Amino acid sequence: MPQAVAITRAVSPALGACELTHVARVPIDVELARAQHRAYEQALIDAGYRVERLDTGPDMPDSVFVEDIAVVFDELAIITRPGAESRRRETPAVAEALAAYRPLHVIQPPGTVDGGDVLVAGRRVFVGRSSRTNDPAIAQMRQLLGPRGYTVCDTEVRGCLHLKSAATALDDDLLLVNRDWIDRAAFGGFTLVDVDPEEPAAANALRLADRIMVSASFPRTADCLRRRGLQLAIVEASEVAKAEGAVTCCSLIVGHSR
Ligand code: CIR
Repeated sequence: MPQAVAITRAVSPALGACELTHVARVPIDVELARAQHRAYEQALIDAGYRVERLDTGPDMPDSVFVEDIAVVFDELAIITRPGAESRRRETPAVAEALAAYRPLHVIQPPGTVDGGDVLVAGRRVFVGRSSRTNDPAIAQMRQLLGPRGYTVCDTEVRGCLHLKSAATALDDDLLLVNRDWIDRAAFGGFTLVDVDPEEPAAANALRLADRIMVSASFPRTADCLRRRGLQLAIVEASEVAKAEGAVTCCSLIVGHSR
């Protein structure tokens, strides 16, 4: 089997000018962000992935959050139309990279969707309706994915930027969630693992082939996952958190079913 790939994108020198919705702007240490990003990439390599890092520039402050630009399935990749206009120039390079691995389908106006709003658990796809993601995009995704055997459910996002700020898959039927930010009724049939009450932002964990990557900022939630027998990769992510990002946002995993 070919090695799984993780597509990442360099930290822009303009990261400090990122989009912000729910968090207050504070200074970001770009050099520290780069060091943390290198360690993140090393954690992906340690987990067996080949890292393919795309270039960036000063005109793309948020480009490190490559997850928002595409959603990768076994059969195809969807190139998003990001909800923030400033992020639309991030799409060409990501599309070019993904074209080597998957047939591409591109979300068309008036649809807008950020990959951070798309939670995939086996054949179930949840799309969060948010300040970035709208109904026309959800309809396009349903049209693309329905015939390929996926069920697309839309759900509300509240209190946070993206659906995956509130819920991520630990397994095909196990979700890590902040219940205050999800519509619980949408996730019937899943076992829900709650973040620690003192760590509301901890629900963003990255599911890799044999381990779960979590931010070092959430030790209590990490302990809870360990107690469930999950193998963890812990990474520092303080600087991307200041840009309203987390661990799933910084890669596109190509090559195994999530
Ligand atoms: C933005 O607002 O678009 C970026 N500052 C943060 C994006 C984080 N991406 C993600 O959660 N998938």
